[in-house]
Amino acid sequence: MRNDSSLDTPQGHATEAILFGLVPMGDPRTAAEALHELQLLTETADFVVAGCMVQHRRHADPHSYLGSGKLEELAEVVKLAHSTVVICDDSLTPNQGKAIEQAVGVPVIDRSELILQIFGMHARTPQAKFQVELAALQYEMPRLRRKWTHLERQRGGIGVRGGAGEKQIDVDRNLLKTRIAAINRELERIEEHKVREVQARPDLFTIALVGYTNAGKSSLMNRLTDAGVLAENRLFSTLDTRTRPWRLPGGRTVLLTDTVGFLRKLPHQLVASFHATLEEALHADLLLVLVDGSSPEAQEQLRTVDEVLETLGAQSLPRITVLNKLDLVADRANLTPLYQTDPKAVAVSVLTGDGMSDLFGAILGHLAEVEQRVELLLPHSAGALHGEIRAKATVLSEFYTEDGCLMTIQASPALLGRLMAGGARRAEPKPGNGGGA
Ligand SMILES: Nc1nc2c(ncn2[C@@H]2O[C@H](COP(=O)(O)OP(=O)(O)OP(=O)(O)O)[C@@H](O)[C@H]2O)c(=O)[nH]1
Ligand SMILES: [Mg+2]
Repeated sequence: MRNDSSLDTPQGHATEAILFGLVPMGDPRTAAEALHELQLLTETADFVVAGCMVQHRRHADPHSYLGSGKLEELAEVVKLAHSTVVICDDSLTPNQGKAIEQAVGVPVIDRSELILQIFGMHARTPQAKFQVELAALQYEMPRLRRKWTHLERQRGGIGVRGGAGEKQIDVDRNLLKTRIAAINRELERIEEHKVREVQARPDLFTIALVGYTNAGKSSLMNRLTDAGVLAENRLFSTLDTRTRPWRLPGGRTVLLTDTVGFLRKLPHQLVASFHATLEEALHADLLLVLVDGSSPEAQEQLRTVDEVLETLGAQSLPRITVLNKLDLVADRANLTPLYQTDPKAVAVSVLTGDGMSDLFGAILGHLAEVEQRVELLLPHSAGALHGEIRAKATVLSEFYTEDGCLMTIQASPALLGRLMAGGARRAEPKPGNGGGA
């Protein structure tokens, strides 16, 4: 990754960046509209956006990403705006990066580097920090040659073959490999510990919040629990999976897990290293897939989420689609395409609380569908289980008889198994009741 200090401007002024990217032929959006997400990423990385530029073409130029005419235009804009960096909406090959830097005369940052930089800024836990470092090293590996070719040329050498650079590339590559192996060992250790932690968790129903970055996952987590998770209008505020108990209306407790947000064109080095972070979400019993319903890109964002879930093998987990930020939706008719994608989607505003009862209803409805409803007799000798039942299952009715507490509950098969093992019994059907189906 690029050294931060090379992008600093004198007197601590924010670095002004020109953004550029490609859009399909005939795309009617302005450059600023088409590069909106890149703008958010840029601002999240603490740069100031000085301008946006797009070229209409189907494929990137293999040598310089933009065509040569457009590259000259970019150089002009950079000069006029006194920008000190240009930022590309896509990942660039080492050669494309070099060609652009030569043409515009300032450093270029590509989408992968920008995202890696943000992840680096936001990583808090040892696991997140190791994962970011691993992704950054993997990103750097194929770029070593470019770095050293460049140096050799500057020194008037004859290219890298056989030169000092060639040896230095080998030294660097070996150093990177050693560090990558060490990080992988650390990550394995952390992951083993996490698996033990998850296994040791009480068998509570677990709901994972997943979705596009900035959709409002952490805000929902904060609203429902006292997690105090950082939620802000920046991309990738959350990098760590966090799990907290949530008392559902009615008193029963489930676990709620907040996760890292998804993004279009995420650097593949990061997808791989964050697999572990997301994996915890894959053990959930239910996914709440959040999307910013007010975003013009909501449908595309949902598609991205689907793709990521599929690569994680989580496409068949039960899910409820949550269309958030309803307060920003001027006309509910705008949500129609999203309802066409998922007719059972629930619209909410985490900010105002609008629609929350619909969301609770959808979750309770799902629980009623997947859990079993049974009548149990809890003999006095197994009275200790009473508290656990109230916490982990939905109690539909209960009354005390001389034999013990007669309860109608709704619970997961796993919990029911444990209750029976602990002394609870199926209640005898009452005479004349027909026994129920
Ligand atoms: N207007 C409005 N803003 C919201 C709503 N819910 C969340 N936000 C705002 O959206 C921004 C992002 O919220 P977060 O909760 O951090 O989003 P996230 O999905 O956790 O994002 P990452 O952790 O970056 O993936 C914050 O500025 C929130 O205040 C809502 O219902 N309405
Ligand atoms: Mg978050």
